[in-house]
Amino acid sequence: MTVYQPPGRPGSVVEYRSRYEHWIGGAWTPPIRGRYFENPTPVTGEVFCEIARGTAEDIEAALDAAEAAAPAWGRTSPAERAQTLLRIADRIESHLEALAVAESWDNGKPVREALVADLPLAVDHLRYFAGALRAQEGGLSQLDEDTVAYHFHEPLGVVGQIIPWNFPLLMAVWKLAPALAAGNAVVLKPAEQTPASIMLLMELIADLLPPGVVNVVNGYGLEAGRPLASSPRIRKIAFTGETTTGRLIMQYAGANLIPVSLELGGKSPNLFFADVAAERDAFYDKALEGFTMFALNQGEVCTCPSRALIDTAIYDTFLADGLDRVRAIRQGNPLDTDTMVGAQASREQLEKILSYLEIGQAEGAKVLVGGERLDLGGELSGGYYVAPTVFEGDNRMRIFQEEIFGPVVAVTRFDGFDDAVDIANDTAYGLGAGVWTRDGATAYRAGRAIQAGRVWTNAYHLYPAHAAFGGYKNSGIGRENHKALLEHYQQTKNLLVSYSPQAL
Ligand code: TXE
Repeated sequence: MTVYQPPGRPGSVVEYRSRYEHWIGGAWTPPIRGRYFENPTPVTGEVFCEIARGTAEDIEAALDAAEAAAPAWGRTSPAERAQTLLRIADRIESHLEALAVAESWDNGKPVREALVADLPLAVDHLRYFAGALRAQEGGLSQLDEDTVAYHFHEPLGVVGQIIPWNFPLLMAVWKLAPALAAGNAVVLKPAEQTPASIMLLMELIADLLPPGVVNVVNGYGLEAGRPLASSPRIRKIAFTGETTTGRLIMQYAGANLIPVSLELGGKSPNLFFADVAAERDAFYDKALEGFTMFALNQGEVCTCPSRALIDTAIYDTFLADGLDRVRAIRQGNPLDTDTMVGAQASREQLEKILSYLEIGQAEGAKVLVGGERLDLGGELSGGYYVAPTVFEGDNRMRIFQEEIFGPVVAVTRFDGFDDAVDIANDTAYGLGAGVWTRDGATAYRAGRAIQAGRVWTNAYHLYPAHAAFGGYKNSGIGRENHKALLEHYQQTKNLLVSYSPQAL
């Protein structure tokens, strides 16, 4: 067990500056209107730095820098860009501990998650896209004996990216890696709740990228995000966040006829079929672990398995064993490597979750475990902690239909395969799902029948770079991860060439 010191305290592995400006053209750049906002840590609630409060003017400055950098960056060879991505990956890897503590302090997540998941996944993502770029090929079609169509991949130019606060560094890298690999320059807006760790990352990799290839403008959604997404100077906007915000982003982009990729909310079902409990073995144990996954990252995951659907035949026993697992979750100081669940990312998110705890009870759901805010005492008293909570109810309730984005699962039962799939699909969302069964045919049929972009089978919350990730229905448009994403950041140039000496 290690308990890291908070950033800036004696013995800490990381130090934050007390104020961050924007990162534009490879340099710290003060906000044109001179305003800053305070950034608190969810761990204790204390403000630890000030952040530039960007506006349309700052977005324009960042777009100037990106436009200046884009042509030369777009002309670099795939080998050179891949090499740059690999260097960034190495740099992150060699500062893993510092970045993990920084992330935990800014976001409230347990440092052990940042150490074993967020940052290694970010590193792997960069390496994956470096490899995908090297392996990418164009196309050639022979139209007749003398006529050939060549297809080249060209970068789009300057792209905008707006990211959320649940995985600040990983979301930044998920978006940056394919965009940079494809040869684009980027203007990125972090979430106002978690802007700080990304600024550390920019500082850390400053010497590895030509100035202006990545620019970060901080600020609020309407003040900085909207002018970015509305700008006619970007060739694509990629967004992760709430579904209602996603609709706005699409409207902004529609005015300029640019493509969007949207990774939005979810209300993911996690299905436990009766054969899961056929034996009390390692598989059963794994399924119980799958049940507790709703609390991972404090439930602040777009694919949070926030609805557990359990076969009536095993409902009582499986749920009882599941509740024991939930009671055993260690919640505490996010900087303690033993901690499994930390603090919610912001005060607003804390309040939103607490309001759903009330809504659930008001609509007749039963709290089986948790159901309250936690005071962890001492310095942590001001932090944003919510106990992992299990509600029992039915799928018509708001807690089964609306994204809470907290460590809260709503549990119900099903009778047979069709009922399970019907309940699973009775949602406006379609991002993730889990299917737990020992029977291959049931797994396959359920996986195909559930309307979600990602269905885990006998697993949950795995995010390898080589698997396409994205939503059906109100959960979004487009996919992230997977080499196919490179093409989402490219446009196709077709050269249609006649080698014939004959007249047309
Ligand atoms: O999201 P927003 P919020 C869900 C989750 C959460 C809820 C609210 O349920 O409780 O959304 O979170 C920027 N133009 N998810 O309010 O507003 C904003 O500054 C341009 C699910 O934080 O969508 C931030 O950078 N940009 C989710 C980003 O959008 C705008 C992850 C996300 O903020 C903007 C996060 C605007 N008009 C929240 N308004 C997931 N699926 O992963 C806001 N932004």
